[in-house]
Amino acid sequence: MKNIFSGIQPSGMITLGNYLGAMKQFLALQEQENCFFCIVNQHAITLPQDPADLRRNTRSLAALYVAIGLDPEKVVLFVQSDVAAHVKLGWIMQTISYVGELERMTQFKDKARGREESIPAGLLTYPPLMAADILLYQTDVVPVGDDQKQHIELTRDLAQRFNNRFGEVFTIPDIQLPSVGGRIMSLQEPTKKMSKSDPNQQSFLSLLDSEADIVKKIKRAQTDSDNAIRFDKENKPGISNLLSIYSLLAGRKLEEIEAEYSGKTYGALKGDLAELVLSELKPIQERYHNLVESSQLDDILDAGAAKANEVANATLDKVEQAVGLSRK
Ligand code: AQP
Repeated sequence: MKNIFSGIQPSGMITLGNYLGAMKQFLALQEQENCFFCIVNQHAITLPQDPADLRRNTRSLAALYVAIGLDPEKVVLFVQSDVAAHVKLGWIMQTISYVGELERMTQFKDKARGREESIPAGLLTYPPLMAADILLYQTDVVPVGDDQKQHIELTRDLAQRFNNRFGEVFTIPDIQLPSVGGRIMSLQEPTKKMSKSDPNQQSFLSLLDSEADIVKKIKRAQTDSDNAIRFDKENKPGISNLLSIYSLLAGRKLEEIEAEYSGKTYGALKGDLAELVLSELKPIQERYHNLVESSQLDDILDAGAAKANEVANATLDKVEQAVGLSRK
């Protein structure tokens, strides 16, 4: 059995990009592997969060993990701040990270842009904390979307660097990207990735959007003016994005969908895509609403935190021994 770890930030409403790029992979893995899925709220505060929103989004993400079909009996679901080992190891991983390599991370560059004098230091040290998240569980595989590739490569480098310096403590994790859907694009600027923290609400589909919003957002999605339904990421990024989402939700090949819609209008494709999105999200939303305010959700997170603490503390002990931080 392999150890699997992945986390999602409660930094907004979970998008269809998060779902297709990351969460759907979790579902397949829970059947065979030893899975840890985390709500990384300490990562979320690397950019300012309203405290009430952060609390609500944390609970909401926990409920969504279960609503999409993750079984708390099979996987460990927990909140990052409930397991103190994450920040403890995060600090140690910072001490072996180089400022230059952290400054090269594209996520840092993207999120720091425009902040100049007030770039939070936590944005820069996000990757060593992420490395800690992963390494605490002796993770073999990290299922994530395409945008996290660079962070996982850095995690591997840091784990290797630590092992070389202090002895073999960490498993070196592999990345697992979805074969299709690793990067779902913004509905409004289809050359940019769909993001939950995008201030333009029209740019993303949230898993909790109403039927009317889903229909409206898809209808208004940016396309082009040549009216040909064809997958061509370079020249037709908007239509290609809609086709990718269609293909993932319908479980059908792109070519099949292109053939079916040849000669049809963009409006027809958008209408059918909205139906597909709704039929995927309706049962998830129903389960979500039954769970989000329940005490059952707290029980799930309490049990998850207990299991996660056990595993994480065992690794942290080894690390502290190796580094010389333990007194005995
Ligand atoms: N557009 C996307 N397509 C495919 N996968 C995606 N992921 C995110 N956006 C897409 C994957 O979702 C997981 C959760 O990521 P995260 O919350 O840790 O942060 P992120 O990657 O920065 O995601 P967002 O939605 O863009 O959040 P914000 O706006 O807060 O930065 C990861 O596995 C990611 O690859």
